[in-house]
Amino acid sequence: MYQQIVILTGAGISAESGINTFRDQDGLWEEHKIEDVATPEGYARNPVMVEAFYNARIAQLHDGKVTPNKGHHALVKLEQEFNGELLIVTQNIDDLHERAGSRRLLHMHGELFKSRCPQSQQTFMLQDTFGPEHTCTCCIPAQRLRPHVVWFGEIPIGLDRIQDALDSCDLFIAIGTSGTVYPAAGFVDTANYHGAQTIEVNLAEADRHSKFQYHVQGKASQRLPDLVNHILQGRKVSDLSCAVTDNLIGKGDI
Ligand code: BV8
Repeated sequence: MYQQIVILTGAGISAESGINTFRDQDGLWEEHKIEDVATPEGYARNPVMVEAFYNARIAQLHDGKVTPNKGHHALVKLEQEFNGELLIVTQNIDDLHERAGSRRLLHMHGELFKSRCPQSQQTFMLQDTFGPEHTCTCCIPAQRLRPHVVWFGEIPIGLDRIQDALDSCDLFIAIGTSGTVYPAAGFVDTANYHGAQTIEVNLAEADRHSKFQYHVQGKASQRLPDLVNHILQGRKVSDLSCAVTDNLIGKGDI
């Protein structure tokens, strides 16, 4: 039985809820240049365009059709029934994990429904959308509130807490992430270094040079319920026939 589990989620776990990923077809980065909408420089150059980018994502999340999927709910079941320690680190800024019921959750790239004062760094629950009329209540003169989101070049949130959890976990699971963005993409190295078992759940086949010991291919909503039950039965992912070796890539038959 595992004692400490760290889970990293990316845009892929929200994809089946109807939220575009970043780098898949019709992804968010296809329509926008990263440097224009997800960097402090881009925001300084054109805050109106960046606010429109985030306001569009807020509107999508307010759409009643976007709800947590079976992948989110499987992680809630694991959190509620697993006897050891568990931490979900999400790169996502949506609130689908919370709406599904996850509590031991850390948004390392910020949260869409929070704004931040650029001067005091105080965060506020977003009342509406972003715009020049939405200013802070902590400064004089009031400052234009920015998205409480970690842009490229900014330091992610909670890195010390994440590092501590990775140093002592015995299972690291990455779900629906392309492993493109650091430091999140390097978490698997830390987990491997400390002797944890490492497994990734992804729609795509395992990369030949994957750093994960195990790979389950498929949709998170379809694969996670079985993986969670496997773990809750006290079994190890090494029991699964999905080892990633130099010449064999498992198909993740759980
Ligand atoms: C930092 C918030 C310093 C905004 C985001 C050169 C080399 C290496 C690194 C760098 C470099 N130059 C610069 C860097 C650092 C840089 C970086 O990594 N750049 C990359 C592009 C090379 N990183 C930073 O700047 C970070 N800060 O380094 O600060 C520092 C650090 C530590 C200590 C001191 C100083 C800050 C990065 C944060 C940027 N902000 N988001 C917003 O959301 O609008 S990143 C953005 O990408 C999102 O957070 C997103 O979550 C994240 C990662 O993307 P994914 O989640 O993986 O999504 P993606 O579309 O890529 O992939 C989806 C996956 O799901 C695919 O694999 C697909 O197959 C799979 N999938 C699809 N459907 C399903 C599925 N899987 C399962 N089921 C499905 N149904």
